[in-house]
Amino acid sequence: MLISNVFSLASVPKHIEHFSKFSPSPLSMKQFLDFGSINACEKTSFVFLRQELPVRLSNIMKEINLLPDKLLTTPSVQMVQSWYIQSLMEILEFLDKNPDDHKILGEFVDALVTIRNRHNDVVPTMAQGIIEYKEAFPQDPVTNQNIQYFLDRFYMSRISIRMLINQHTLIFDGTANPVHPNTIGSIDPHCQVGDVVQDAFHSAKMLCDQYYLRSPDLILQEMSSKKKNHSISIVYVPSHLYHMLFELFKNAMRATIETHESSNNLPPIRVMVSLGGEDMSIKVSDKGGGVPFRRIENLFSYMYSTAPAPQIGDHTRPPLAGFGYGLPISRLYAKYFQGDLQLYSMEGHGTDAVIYLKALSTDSIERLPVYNKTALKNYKVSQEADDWCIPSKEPLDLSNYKVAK
Ligand code: W6P
Repeated sequence: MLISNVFSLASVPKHIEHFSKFSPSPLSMKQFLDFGSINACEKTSFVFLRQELPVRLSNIMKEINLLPDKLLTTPSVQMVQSWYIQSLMEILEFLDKNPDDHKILGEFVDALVTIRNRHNDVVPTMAQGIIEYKEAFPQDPVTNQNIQYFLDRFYMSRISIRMLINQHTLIFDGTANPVHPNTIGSIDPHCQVGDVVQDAFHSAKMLCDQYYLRSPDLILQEMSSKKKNHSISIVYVPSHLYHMLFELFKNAMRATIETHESSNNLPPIRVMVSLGGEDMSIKVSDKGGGVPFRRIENLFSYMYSTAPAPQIGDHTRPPLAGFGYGLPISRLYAKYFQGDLQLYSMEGHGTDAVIYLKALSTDSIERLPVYNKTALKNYKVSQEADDWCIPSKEPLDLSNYKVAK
């Protein structure tokens, strides 16, 4: 085609304007499963995605554009933004294509794989952007809060877009999954929670043994109010659950070992899996000495956990836990299908980490950020004073209060 393409770089802002006016459409687990069931229709999925992917991309691209210039113009954030623009253009190419043409459907799967690969390193690249910004402007009103707000929404959007891409490419690439024949894309309709706990524990244990030459044991207990003596299963994405548990186990093991350095035996990590009518909860308990309450929030902070990468040959940082964005992103995975991840710590004793997930697939619906006026407000950096007093550790000078006699 020699005539200038309607989906060229120059026309991108116009398309972002158009597609960001739509709200993303959250899918339920049931809807995800329906795309992959007997009446699986690749054409339906194609027609849905060529609209929904531009909507989700454009919504978050509007928020990227709201970042303060000092952050937006860092080379790393510019790079990420260029990936989003490129990927949006590649999907728009399919808007005027015939959904009944099998060649087109094949090209769409290929395009999605290319896009997924392009965005593989978004998380470390954004982290680099934060480092570049922190180095250039160490004292800036763009607070931890603003960055937290943006990155939570940005990474949630990314999780959701990758979920859509994974489902379409896994279901319609024409091959059955030989390892997990009963999964539908990345979803296991009978995800055995205890099995995922064991797998994730095993992997964390390997890392732990390698680094510390020892590791705590696991004690796993399952509780189900209804089905007694039945292993607990839910409709879920096993890779998401694994990601969260692996992160929690690394943290629990590190804390356990570092607070029992001089002891010959280590207290085990206890896991309780519990199924109720509404929630399926997993509690991971360690006796690793706990974390002061004041510090808990920092464990989930992108800004505070963004440290420059360790220099080559620098082995001062343990490879187990504590690197980067493990906890905040694990919490996003939990929240993605209406769950949560919370820490309850008692300094001096240990920490309970609880993953809350929905027990019912009808309650497991994507939780998606939407670009609107409310979101816009959150990017305005407030110059106003905080409405809570700053505590002073100085003794109060009572002489000012003495009444003249
Ligand atoms: C700790 C700190 C932490 C974070 C996440 C999970 C478990 C633990 N234990 O001491």
